[in-house]
Amino acid sequence: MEQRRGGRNSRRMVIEMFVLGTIASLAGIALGIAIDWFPEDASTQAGPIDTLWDVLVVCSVPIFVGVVIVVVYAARLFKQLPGEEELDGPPIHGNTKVEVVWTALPAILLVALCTYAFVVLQDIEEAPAQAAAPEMVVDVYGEQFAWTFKYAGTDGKEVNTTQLYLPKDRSVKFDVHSKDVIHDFWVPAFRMKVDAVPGVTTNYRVTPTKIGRFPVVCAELCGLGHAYMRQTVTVMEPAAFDSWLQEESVESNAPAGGGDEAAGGATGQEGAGSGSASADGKTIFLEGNDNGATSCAACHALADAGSQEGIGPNLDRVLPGQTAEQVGTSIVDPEAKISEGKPAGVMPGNYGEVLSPAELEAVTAYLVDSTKK
Ligand code: HEC
Ligand SMILES: [Cu+2]
Repeated sequence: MEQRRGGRNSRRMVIEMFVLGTIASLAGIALGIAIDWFPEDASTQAGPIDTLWDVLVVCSVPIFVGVVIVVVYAARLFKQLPGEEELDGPPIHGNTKVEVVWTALPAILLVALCTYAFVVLQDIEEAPAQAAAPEMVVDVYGEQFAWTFKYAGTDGKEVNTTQLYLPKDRSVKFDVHSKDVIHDFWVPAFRMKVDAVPGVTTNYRVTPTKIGRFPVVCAELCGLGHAYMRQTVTVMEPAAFDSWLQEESVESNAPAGGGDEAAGGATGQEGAGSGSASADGKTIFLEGNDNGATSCAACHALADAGSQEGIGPNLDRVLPGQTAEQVGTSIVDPEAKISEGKPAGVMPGNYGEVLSPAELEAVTAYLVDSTKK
């Protein structure tokens, strides 16, 4: 029995642990690097972050393997044998050398990794020194359960939209706000994210590097509809972006009731008879109001407003045939009748309070008018 516990065998065992540990670590590292952990990378910030991740994996795997191997071997070697139930183990006096090593090594490793991570963060948060185009600022607003975006349009005009468009290869700084609870603005393909905190403006910057559409999500549990707080960002050629911004600047500042050419949408005949009430309804649909009403376009597709398919029903499909009264009820009390196949508890229930009766009537009339067959 004594022989099992050390002596001649212990040296061999330590070598065995080393060999096993090395093989397992190498395998673990290979696996950790081979696995595609992240979605496509689409910003200049993504590269350094992915490298940081790989370095962390390479450093952590051997530590994990080492701990597991020591635990497994110790359990096998020092397990209690039949007849030993009453015995105390041999007394242990510390080992200063070992203790110094196991305190110093992790401390050095931690400080080194923290320094590296800090430098990477510092680096990617810095404004690009000499950029091809001046940095752009986009205000991001989180609210239950949608994101809206505000741009400085052309000619000092303001553009509010539920669609995030960005030009490729130009640095953009997001100023992130919340209108209600804490959200978290995250574009996984850009790798950056930051909390949207009521009363505080947080920010980060990215430089998109790939043309395409990427998901925008909320990364902070913010209520029942949190999982549906998903939109997309479209990265486009700078020229395409500029003309989009130009169009939006014209459109969002057009006089009530007209000037829809820029939207390129299926507007037209309907608007003529319904006058300014319908125009107000459209603005509310697109932008909500300053009283805390969330933009309907963030969740509902409607051809007339040019909004895209979201978490809510496509209104061109479900509204035809409904009376103004039915539509009005759906807006004020979304839970009264849940649209088929759509989640309950996601559409804000406060439109009865945050929209004035006139606004409510306007948006209802606008919906009925613009979806009339
Ligand atoms: C955060 C997402 C969201 C926002 C913002 C939102 N809705 Fe909805 N809406 C939904 C969802 C989800 C449903 C389906 C579930 C339900 O009926 O409650 C829905 C249902 C509806 C319906 C009923 C459709 C049917 O099947 O008859 C109408 C009408 C409607 N919304 C209009 C609006 C209007 C008008 C606004 C803006 C004033 C608005 N919604 C804002 C998500 C949203
Ligand atoms: Cu949220």
